[in-house]
Amino acid sequence: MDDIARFAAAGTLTSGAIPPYAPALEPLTAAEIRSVAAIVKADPAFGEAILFETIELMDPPKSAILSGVPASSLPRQARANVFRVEEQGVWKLTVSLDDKRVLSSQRFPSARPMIQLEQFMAIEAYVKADPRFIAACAGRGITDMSKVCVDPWSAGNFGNPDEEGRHLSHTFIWLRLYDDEAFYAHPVEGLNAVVDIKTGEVIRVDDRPGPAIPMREVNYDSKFLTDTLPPLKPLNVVQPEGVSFALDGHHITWDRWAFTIGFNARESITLHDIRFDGRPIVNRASLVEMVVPYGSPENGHYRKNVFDIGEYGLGKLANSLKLGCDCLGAIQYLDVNLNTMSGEVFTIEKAICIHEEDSGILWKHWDFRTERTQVRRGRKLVVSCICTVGNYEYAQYWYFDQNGEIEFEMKATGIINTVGCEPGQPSKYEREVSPGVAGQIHQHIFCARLDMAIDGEGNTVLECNTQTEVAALNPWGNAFFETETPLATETEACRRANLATARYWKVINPNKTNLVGRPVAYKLMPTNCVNSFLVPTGPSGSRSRFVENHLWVTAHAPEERYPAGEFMNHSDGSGGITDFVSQDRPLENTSVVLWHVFGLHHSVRPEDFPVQPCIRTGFKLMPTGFFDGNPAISVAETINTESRDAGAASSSCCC
Ligand SMILES: [Cu+2]
Repeated sequence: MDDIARFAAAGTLTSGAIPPYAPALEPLTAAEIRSVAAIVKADPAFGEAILFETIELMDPPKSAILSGVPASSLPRQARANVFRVEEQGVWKLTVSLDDKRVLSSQRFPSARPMIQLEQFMAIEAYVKADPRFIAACAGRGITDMSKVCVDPWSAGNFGNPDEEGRHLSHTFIWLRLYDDEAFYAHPVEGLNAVVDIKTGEVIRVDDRPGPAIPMREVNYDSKFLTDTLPPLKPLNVVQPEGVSFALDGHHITWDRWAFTIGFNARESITLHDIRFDGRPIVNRASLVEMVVPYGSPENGHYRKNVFDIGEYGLGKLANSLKLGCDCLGAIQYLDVNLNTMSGEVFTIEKAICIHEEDSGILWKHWDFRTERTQVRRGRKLVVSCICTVGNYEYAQYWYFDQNGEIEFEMKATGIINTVGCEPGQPSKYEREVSPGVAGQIHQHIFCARLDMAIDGEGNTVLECNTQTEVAALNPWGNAFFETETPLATETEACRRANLATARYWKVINPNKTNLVGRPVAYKLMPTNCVNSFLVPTGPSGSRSRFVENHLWVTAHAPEERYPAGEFMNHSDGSGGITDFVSQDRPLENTSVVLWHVFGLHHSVRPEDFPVQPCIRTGFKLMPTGFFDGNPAISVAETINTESRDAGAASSSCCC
């Protein structure tokens, strides 16, 4: 209860007050990453030849953050996952930056690290140099190997005897006809190579009969497009007095919001200690997994069930963003520092974009008797990054609204994974997007990990369902009402969305009530849930068990981070959310983590080719009794004097 009293007091902080412990959440600096690598290499158990999967901040304990322990008294620690070329397995280390030593080491002998950028680039060269592959290309009339494009995909775990004990990539092939030409228009159907990532050995070339390579050119690069429309007139976003947010390192304050922006190679953006007017809402929020199952059993396509976060790492695939193109207006960027495989630092400049957006009307009312109007225009703060995973771009946006809402939006764009088909005869798993070029039905299923802290750690999750009243109490047939059911244990909290009952989930703090005597709360709005079509016992379904529910809730445990498991390449499905919830820990009035599963069901359209317009998914966290009324009532009344009546003969202000 001490914490609750503290948070209640914190609620009176002036807008934008900075919690004093934010520096402990700063991501590792470049110097710290180098220091971790040096500490590990200097340890005789690892040595100079050790390779690094990830080096990242070890978050301070949740209780320390929420209780306001000063940063200076928190140890500065890092996580490092390391591996060797000559043997299988990953070592999971914690490293003290203060004491300059490895604090703990745990070996996972059958684990494979995420595919590293350096490996990703090398796979194509291994395949193109293989005589069996060159012969297979020649059999299809391809003699210029410089035109061949080899995309490395994670290989899954299909129990093939020649693949056991290895760290593999399964590859798909396209042709690029000339420099910068859109090669996904030319799939080489039926040809795949399987590569041992560590040794560079091509262990197999699968050469199945396929249709002729479609040669129609379908470009999207402006250098080839001659039929572009005249541009629309300029629409400038100008903030003549500068932005309204303030950054202190990675800690941001804006309006009444405050939080710290982290970043790592796997999750990309992580948000920490999210508060509104000083009151904690979420301790840590991030996207922790994404799986993209494809629906075709044909040729090598059955293997496509890629975990873009767990198998590749979304963060290290972040783009360096370009002002005026990716981002419009007054933009604050943050660079990110990540590690290379050898423990050096690589920096992605301008990886994180921070800006404000107009968000339309925040609230309005016209009193029809007095004809007096009150209207407030809304603004939101946006933190975003864009990551390219092979053919696809994933653009993620965290929105913070003046009404207390937090929204996550994922825009998927880029290029569909194309396959070859006989023109006019795509299989039932495909839709033809251009003659001889098809896209297969697939899904993008995401999992967000939301480590909640509604006014502190003592939280309970309720499921809310609406139902029609029973006949005896419903004489006019109109009655319906909402029920609230506590999800008392982890097995009770394995839940699916239900449109028929307008289901959502609410996180309450039972120790603190609002003006009307109800526990303060935020609700998770499951606005974009998808149903998985994977057979749960199949080779892909058994590795993707998190997709079976739309909500999982676990008791807070900092080492339970990834819903499909910590080590995803060649995984067997263990170590993920189903294992976490099998502990069946009690969930009431305790520290809870929501795992929300949502996604995109993608039945491919011709309009998705040659490049796909953004398609969107996401979710919302909305205050529901967290405040004693509309928190946006105190937003100042303003009039934008730069707005103009475009239909008027002369320019004039709108109001
Ligand atoms: Cu898609």
